[in-house]
Amino acid sequence: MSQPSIERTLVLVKPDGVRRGLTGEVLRRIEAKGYRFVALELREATADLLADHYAEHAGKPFYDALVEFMLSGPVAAMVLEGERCIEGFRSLAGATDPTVAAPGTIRGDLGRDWGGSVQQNIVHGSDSPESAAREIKIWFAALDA
Ligand code: RTP
Ligand code: MG
Repeated sequence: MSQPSIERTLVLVKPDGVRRGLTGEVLRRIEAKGYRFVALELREATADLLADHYAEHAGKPFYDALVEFMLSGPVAAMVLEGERCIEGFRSLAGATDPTVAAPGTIRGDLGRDWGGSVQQNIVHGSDSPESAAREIKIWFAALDA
C-alpha cells in the first residue's frame, strides 16, 4: 500500500478577488474539495514580501505591474493541507490566463481579462513542494511548511 502524501500549500486570493467579493467563493470551493485550512488571514502585502514571493519573476516584462497590482489592496493568505493539495489546488485554480481557463475552475468560472492581460486571475497557488515550503515561510513565518 502506498503512503499517503500529506502536503501543505500557500494560496492567496489576490487583490482583484478580494475587491470583487470572491473570497468566500474561493474558500467554499477549497472546503468543498476537502482541504483543511491551517492558516487564514487578510493581509496587506509589502514590497519586500513580494520581492521574495515573486523572486522567480524578477526582471520579466510583467514584474513591476504584477507587484503594483499585488499592492493595490488586501489579499486573503492561507495555508491548506491535504493529500496532494499542491497539485490539487492548481487544478481548482485553472490555467494562468483566466480568459481561456477551463470552465469549472476558479479562474475559468470567475475570471476574465480586465485590461491587465492575464494579471487579474483571482488566486495564487504554490507550484511545487519546494515553492510551497518557501512561500509558507515568507507569508507565515511561524508555521512549518
Ligand atoms: P500564480 O503564481 O499566481 O499561482 O500563477 P501562475 O503560476 O499560473 O502564473 P505565473 O507564471 O507564476 O505568474 C505569476 C502571476 O503573474 C501574472 N502574470 N502576468 N504576461 C503577463 O502579463 C503575466 N504573466 C503572468 C499573473 O497574475 C500570474 O498569476
Ligand atoms: Mg506561479
